Amino acid sequence: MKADLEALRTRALEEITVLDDLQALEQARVTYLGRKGKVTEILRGLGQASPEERPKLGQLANEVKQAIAERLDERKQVLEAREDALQAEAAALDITLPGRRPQRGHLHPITQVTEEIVGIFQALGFQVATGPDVETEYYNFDSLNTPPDHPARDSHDTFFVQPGVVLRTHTSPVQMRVMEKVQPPVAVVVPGRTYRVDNDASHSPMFNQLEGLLVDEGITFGDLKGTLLHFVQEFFGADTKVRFRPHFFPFTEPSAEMDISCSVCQANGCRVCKHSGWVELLGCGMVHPRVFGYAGYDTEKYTGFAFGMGLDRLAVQRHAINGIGHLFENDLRFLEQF
Ligand code: 2U9
Repeated sequence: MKADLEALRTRALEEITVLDDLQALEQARVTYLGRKGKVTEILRGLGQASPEERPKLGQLANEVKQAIAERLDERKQVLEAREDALQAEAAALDITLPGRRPQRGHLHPITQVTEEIVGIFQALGFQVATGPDVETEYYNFDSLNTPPDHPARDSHDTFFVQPGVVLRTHTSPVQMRVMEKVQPPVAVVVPGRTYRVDNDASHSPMFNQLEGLLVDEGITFGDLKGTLLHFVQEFFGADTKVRFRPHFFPFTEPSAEMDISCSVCQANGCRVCKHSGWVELLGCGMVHPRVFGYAGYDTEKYTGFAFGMGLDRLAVQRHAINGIGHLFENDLRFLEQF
């Protein structure tokens, strides 16, 4: 029996030393030290040994058990360390891999155009003003000398939110609100969203405008022409020419539309300018005295000019985009081109 125990110890220690995974190690623990294990199996024969031998055999059995348990623990530590190392290696970063290039966004083409134009006017001393998209009929129409029966006030042209309240059809109400608050001199530009019941390839129900207003003593149509000429030469190039055609707006008198020489064909004639060499860019005029009346300005003392332009059409022209709708679809394949 002593020989059996010693043989078992030798075999177990050898076997455990070469075990290669933690599961097999646990299996070995059960096989040798478990309740139905090999050491227990040998000890079952203890009853046949002589009374003097029994304690010695018992002690030997304990030593064998302890030796096996120690070897199992040693081996477990080795295998666990190896497993940890493998896991650490698998999780490690390969710092030699080339980096992924992050996709860079950019401002929307409308925002780019807006910022550029605003910048040109800021350099001249104009300030930026903004106001609400939802306006009262008073600020959007009445205070701008647009009579109650004016066709623009029809529900076929203007979005009514509720009686007396509309989605602004131009940013002009913002200038009206500015004038109510401050006395001249006033020089503001107002970029913003505007709305009209209109929806086809060249019209969107929501569009972007930029308007300007300058009021002071002695402001003339000459100031208007000089300012707008400076603007288009900064924006479209130094050799850009302008021409003014008489027009009508309720809020300006006299009023005009301003054309610029076609920047696409250098005024030689192309599809964009319909072979005329000129493209319409904006509306403008001298602020109507009645509008000053609503603002509480002294019409004997002050005069002023105002202008307004559609930024979407401008962006479309600048980038030769086919259709205004693309600007609002937010299709990245389109937007990424700018
Ligand atoms: C106040 C007084 C006068 C703003 C003006 C225009 C002419 C104009 C259109 C251009 C194309 C709007 O986007 S568009 O449809 N605008 O032609 N706007 S003068 O006149 C004002 C504004 C505010 C207090």
